[in-house]
Amino acid sequence: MLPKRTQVAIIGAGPSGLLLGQLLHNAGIDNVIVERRSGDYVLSRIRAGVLEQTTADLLDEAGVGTRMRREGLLHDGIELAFGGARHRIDLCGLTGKHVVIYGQTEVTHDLMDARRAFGGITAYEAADVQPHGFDTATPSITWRQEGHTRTLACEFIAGCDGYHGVSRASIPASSITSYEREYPFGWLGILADTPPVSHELIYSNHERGFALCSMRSPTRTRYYVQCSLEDRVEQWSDEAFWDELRRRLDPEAAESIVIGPSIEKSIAPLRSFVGEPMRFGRLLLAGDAAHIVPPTGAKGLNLAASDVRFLARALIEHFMDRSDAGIDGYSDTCLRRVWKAERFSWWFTSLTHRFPDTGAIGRKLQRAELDYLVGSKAASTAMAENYVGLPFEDTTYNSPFA
Ligand code: RFL
Ligand code: PHB
Repeated sequence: MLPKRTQVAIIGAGPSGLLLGQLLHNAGIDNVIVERRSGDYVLSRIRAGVLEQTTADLLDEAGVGTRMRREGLLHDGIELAFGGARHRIDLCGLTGKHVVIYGQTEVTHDLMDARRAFGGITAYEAADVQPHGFDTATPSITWRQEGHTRTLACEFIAGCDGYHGVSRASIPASSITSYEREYPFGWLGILADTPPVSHELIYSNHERGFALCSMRSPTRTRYYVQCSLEDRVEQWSDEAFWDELRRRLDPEAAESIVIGPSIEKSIAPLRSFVGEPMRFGRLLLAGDAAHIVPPTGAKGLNLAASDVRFLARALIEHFMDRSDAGIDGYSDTCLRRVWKAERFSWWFTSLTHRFPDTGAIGRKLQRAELDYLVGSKAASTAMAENYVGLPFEDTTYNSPFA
């Protein structure tokens, strides 16, 4: 039964909304999630695959990490391919940290199971969701479901409804500043039940464009090639995809890659976006609702988790300690970390993709930077620190200038 009021109304049942709901529930704070799509649809979206150590720790803290710890793959390094050879970045040797390979679909699955187990309410297939009165002390949300209009009064609204959601769109344009770059290409990705070509991820910079070899498990692979924004998925047969991928890898990987039928194929545009601030009275944005990164650094899901970590703590402080310090500082705290991930994702995208407008000099400069990156411990360490995820207390990390 849908209650008439709750403490926190959460819009969106992606990883941000579900994780927030779980952390709040664990702290004894009521919440209801309202989601536009069906649960099956949410689970059918194939997206991220790399969890930073801090994201994995947060899933443990939320009590949903058991399967991730059992089935997730620990990766200690990544490989950069260019000039016909592969060069390893020793993430663990350089930072003492690793990443966990565990798909967003599985994270979402685990969060949905946990929510079901505690009897948490999620209203799926909610049409025309609208936040109201978030600049007052009595906010609410409304939506349509099964021919009825539903109203839910709340104390806070968490906008976890992604880039195209209603939360950010409800804020008057004069109150939000947007920073945006669209990249002149997309990623064509496929999922296949084949063993990975290498036991670590390969990011490849090639004349023909970027390619990425990733995985979901020892028997399931996720591969991407940079494509034109005009390309349509239907134009890409599996055979054409595998041929193109092989051309963009080093000879050893191209030779040994195992191919098979795709079980999913999609094209995603690449974008950098930040909307500032992330709080508007009693409406707080988290995850893709507030910012987007191009996927090259695998930061999207991890940034969503870090927003949720700050937001859950701020709301717990409000309800339990009667302090609004966390709510007041929420936007600035998140944005400091968000901009660092935006910078890294933009940099890694710029280094590895073929840009239509930078010409021969652009390619020479990329090659020089890649050579420097793999040849310099300082440069490799900077890359590794960002890839595994910057520490949360990021103003104090062993800076020689501190
Ligand atoms: P999500 O996952 O977009 O979830 C938002 C949820 O809100 C719902 N929604 C609404 N509900 C009610 N009313 C409305 N008006 C609503 N509008 C939307 C949506 O149906 C959805 O269920 O955002 P969240 O939770 O913040 O999570 C963020 C991550 O999903 C995202 O950062 C990553 O998946 C980004 N991303 C990737 N990140 C990586 O780290 N590696 C990747 O390989 C990677 N691939 C991707 C991606 C994002 C993609 N999108 C969004 C186009 C591939 C794609 C295609
Ligand atoms: C993925 O497995 O989907 C993936 C991995 C690493 C990235 C982006 C996507 O940088």
